Amino acid sequence: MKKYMLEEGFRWYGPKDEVSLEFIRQAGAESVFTSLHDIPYGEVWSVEAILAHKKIVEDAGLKWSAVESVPVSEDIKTRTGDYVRHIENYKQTIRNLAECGIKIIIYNFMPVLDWIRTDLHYKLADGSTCLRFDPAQFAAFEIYLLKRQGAEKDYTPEQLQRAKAFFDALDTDGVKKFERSIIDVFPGCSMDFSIDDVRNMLAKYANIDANKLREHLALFLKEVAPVAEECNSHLAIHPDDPPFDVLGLPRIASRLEDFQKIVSAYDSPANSVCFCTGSLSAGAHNNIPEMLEALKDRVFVAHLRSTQRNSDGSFFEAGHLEGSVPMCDVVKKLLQIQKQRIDNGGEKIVIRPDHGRDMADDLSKPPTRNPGYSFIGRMKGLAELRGLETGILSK
Ligand code: DNO
Repeated sequence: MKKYMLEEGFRWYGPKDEVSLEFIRQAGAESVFTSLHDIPYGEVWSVEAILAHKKIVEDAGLKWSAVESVPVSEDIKTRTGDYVRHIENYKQTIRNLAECGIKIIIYNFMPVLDWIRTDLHYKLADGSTCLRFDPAQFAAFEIYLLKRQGAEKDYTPEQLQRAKAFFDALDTDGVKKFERSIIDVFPGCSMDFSIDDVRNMLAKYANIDANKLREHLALFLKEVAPVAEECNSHLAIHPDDPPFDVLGLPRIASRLEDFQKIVSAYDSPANSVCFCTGSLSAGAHNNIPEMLEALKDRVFVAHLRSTQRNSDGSFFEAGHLEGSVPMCDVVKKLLQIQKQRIDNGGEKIVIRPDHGRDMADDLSKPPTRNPGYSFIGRMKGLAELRGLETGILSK
């Protein structure tokens, strides 16, 4: 059966991660999704730095299966400043990773901020906590902190009312924490952005609409995907999280049509998709099993988690087998796609349980630097997914 099981990975934020490689191995993962978080966006990852990181992973009895992520700089997304040099550097990083045997590279093309939530410790009835996004709270951020012109237009009167009530109830410390939880949650590092930094970054998008941003992504792919192809690597775009426009910015990896455009920008398995069910599920427009079927030839890596959408537009991160994602259908489909590949001499699909609740002993520790990446919550997710797979395969 092992032959047809998906490859189980776990995210590891490097030596500073509170969750050790030893624990990750004990959770039963075979490999890690990890990155060199200390290298500034846009710079080359040297072979030496990659090998040093790889050795730490391998010494712990694990494999480095996917890079999450090699970040795409804002200069590349906006095609300003140093973008030509950054693209050349990106190509070199792809080559250097391939030389070290690392062939899956996740990236995203979300403008300005990476993923966005408004509450990093949303308490559920059983006392565990999870990540949550509430458009009314996000409106409070936009209107009262960022003071983005015209932001009100993006919200309903009910949301605006809730935004005011939410913001009025915060004390000074609460305001600071709220601000940080929105603009300072970059994966594995703190950018220490101020509200003014965010405003300046937003200003760079004044003349970039969805079509323009798509064009920038296509131009980037036309340069880097051929290099990945030569190296037999897969670049895998991560969906926008959440999969709808925020901050008045275009988001172009949010629905099936977006991904169809992206994969056709360069027709090769080197230009692929990181199938993140949780991100996609926050948009009611996405039928996840249908999307997987449509994109199956371009999926080599997946993040498995779910969200629960509510009628007020908010969502929270549900258990891995609960919420809006029909996880059983998704895992069945992944196993089918993978079986065909393995029988034709191809590779396994690498998955990881994405996010997890803070629960049990997670709650007695100081909050992790990487919200959503507790140990016990993710281990539970992985165990549930492994059980689901085992059940499907043994039927
Ligand atoms: C959040 C993650 C994202 C993801 C990047 C991929 O938990 O899903 O940070 O790793 O957006 O580039």
